[in-house]
Amino acid sequence: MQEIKVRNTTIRLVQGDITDIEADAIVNAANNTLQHGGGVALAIVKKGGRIIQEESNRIGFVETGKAALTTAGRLHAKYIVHAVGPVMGEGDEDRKLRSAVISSLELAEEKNLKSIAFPAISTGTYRFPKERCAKVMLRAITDYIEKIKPDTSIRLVLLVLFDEPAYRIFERELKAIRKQLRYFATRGFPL
Ligand code: AR6
Repeated sequence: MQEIKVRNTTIRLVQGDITDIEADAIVNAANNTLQHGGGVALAIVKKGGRIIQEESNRIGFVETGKAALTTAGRLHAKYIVHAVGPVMGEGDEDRKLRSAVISSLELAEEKNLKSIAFPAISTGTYRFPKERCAKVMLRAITDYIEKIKPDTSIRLVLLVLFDEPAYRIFERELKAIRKQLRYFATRGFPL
């Protein structure tokens, strides 16, 4: 387990199945129409129950780079945050992935949640490279805590990587961020 602390929030990497994680919110890697047919989405609906798909159907459509909330059925979470990441090749992918992460954090914030767990959004069916995903997601999360919402209620952000290779990729990126944070902590942040 690897983690860093940014202000009052811990960012932690975990290897495993996101449906086993205890967090106030679990983020789903969803599609625009919230039809949870494969990957993380299917695992969430299978374990959480039909209510998640039913509430998703009532929401209908979510733009790429945005997120929407449903309850979590039988899962150990208060909410599922359905985040829609980009499909690799559609263009402007980094910005859309970043925006999906920030929208998810904002929704958790609105509900005053303390913890949220993300999968590696877009890196399965949507074929976004994992290294690039690690960079974009970790940067979005640290920027949110440091700059966008420095008084955030969120105390724990988990990144749940399904397999060891994905975990190692995120670990390398987290180490790079930790180094940068140390550098700026000793020399002051650039204005
Ligand atoms: N826990 C954690 N990570 C998982 C799990 C799990 N249970 N299962 C898969 N992963 P994907 P996408 C990893 O395909 O690329 C769906 O059909 C997986 O190894 O779930 O954003 C939706 O309905 C990969 O690294 O999401 C959409 O149509 C990562 O989670 C579409 O796929 C994301 O893989 C979304 O595609």
